[in-house]
Amino acid sequence: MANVIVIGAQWGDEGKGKITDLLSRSADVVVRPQGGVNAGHTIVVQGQTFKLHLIPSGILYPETECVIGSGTVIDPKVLLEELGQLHSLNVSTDNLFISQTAHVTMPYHRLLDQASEQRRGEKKIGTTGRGIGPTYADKSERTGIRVVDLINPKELQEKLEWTINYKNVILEKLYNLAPLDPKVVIEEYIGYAEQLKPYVVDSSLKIYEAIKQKKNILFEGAQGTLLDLDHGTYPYVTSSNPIAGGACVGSGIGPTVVDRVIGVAKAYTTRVGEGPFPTELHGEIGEQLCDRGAEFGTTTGRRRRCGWFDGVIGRYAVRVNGLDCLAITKLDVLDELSEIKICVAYELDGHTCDNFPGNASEFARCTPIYETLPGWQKSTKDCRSLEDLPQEARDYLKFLAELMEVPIAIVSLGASRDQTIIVE
Ligand code: 2SA
Ligand code: MG
Repeated sequence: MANVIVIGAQWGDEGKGKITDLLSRSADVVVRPQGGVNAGHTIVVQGQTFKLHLIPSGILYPETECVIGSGTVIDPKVLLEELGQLHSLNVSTDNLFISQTAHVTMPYHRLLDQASEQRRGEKKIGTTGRGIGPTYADKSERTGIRVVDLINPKELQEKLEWTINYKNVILEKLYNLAPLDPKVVIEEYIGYAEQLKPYVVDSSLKIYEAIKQKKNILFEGAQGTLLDLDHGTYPYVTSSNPIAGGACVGSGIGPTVVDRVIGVAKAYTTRVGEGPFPTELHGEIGEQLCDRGAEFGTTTGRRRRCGWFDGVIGRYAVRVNGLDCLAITKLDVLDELSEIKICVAYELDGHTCDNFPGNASEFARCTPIYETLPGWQKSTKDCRSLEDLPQEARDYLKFLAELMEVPIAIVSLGASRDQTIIVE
């Protein structure tokens, strides 16, 4: 399997959890390079449901080492809850490693995330409210608390006292919120640190050693390409880099060790949160996709917006991630439709636009140009090879692959591990 990056090719929730779970079987190390507890995926194994936000799904394989990388932001409280959940289901977490240079989400980050969304009103981003943006903002501003600080009580006390006094000014003066008591927060976080300390490592070194031993490494991206801080639909993005290049930065390894980049895309499109979405469906078909696809956020439970497959952003994802191949998920959600549309280009101010416009206001003015393909109106849930699929479904996949100029390597037809076609 070699060293593989799995990334989301749309706006997140493409089903990366299932694909990484499948690939984790042949991985020795799984690394989560970026994001925080805004991410969420549900895995069902032998009737047990696991909801994971930070811990890579590889944790379910005792031999697989799981690394929460340097580019992540860690909410210790949520991480400990996740660990508790795994322990209560008798899953060992001795194979978990946490980067000493990851940043820590603090109570003021959550408060500021939610307050700033409220302040934006109509112009809100639609964040998960988990403090992600403010944690990354502090990292850039160089006032962040890192895991190394967290596990050193003296360091933590000094840094937090200073930072909380500073954040309290914003909380009180700008948002009219009650100030935080540094003592209380420090005590709480020293408690978390004690529990997390055994997991903390130099993650870049850990990964490098695995590379030298020729181990198979899987880099598990969170969110998706169009939510990338630099290359997504700014400002309606997350505050990290979910694209393939971000996996190198967030893991502390060089790009030459990566052998393959797999993009995961749904057979249609969803988006949760605000921001332009050209192929969004507002009527009955959108509702149908949402219901059949159970399109609700894993972290916040928000209903996801649904629309047709967008080939323009698909091609863009191929470009900015250097995708080698695609995994197409949730094809079965389209089973009942009599016809299916695919966006092949946009119309923008009277012109045809083949490429994703980086300019947000231009993107908001784009309307999709569709090709319509016949549906198959048969269940595909039990198909286990391309040959098992109805001809129309195969034609649909072929159309997607040709549109994006990359092969489709995996097709997923349901949540369970066996509802998968591996294309030879
Ligand atoms: P944030 O909280 O600052 O990262 O939000 C900024 C934007 O990024 C979007 N975002 C996501 N989009 C899809 N899935 C995500 N994870 C959860 C899930 C989301 C949930 O798996 O379903 O439960 O609601 C995720 N995380 C961040 C977010 O919607 C904003 O548009
Ligand atoms: Mg998700």
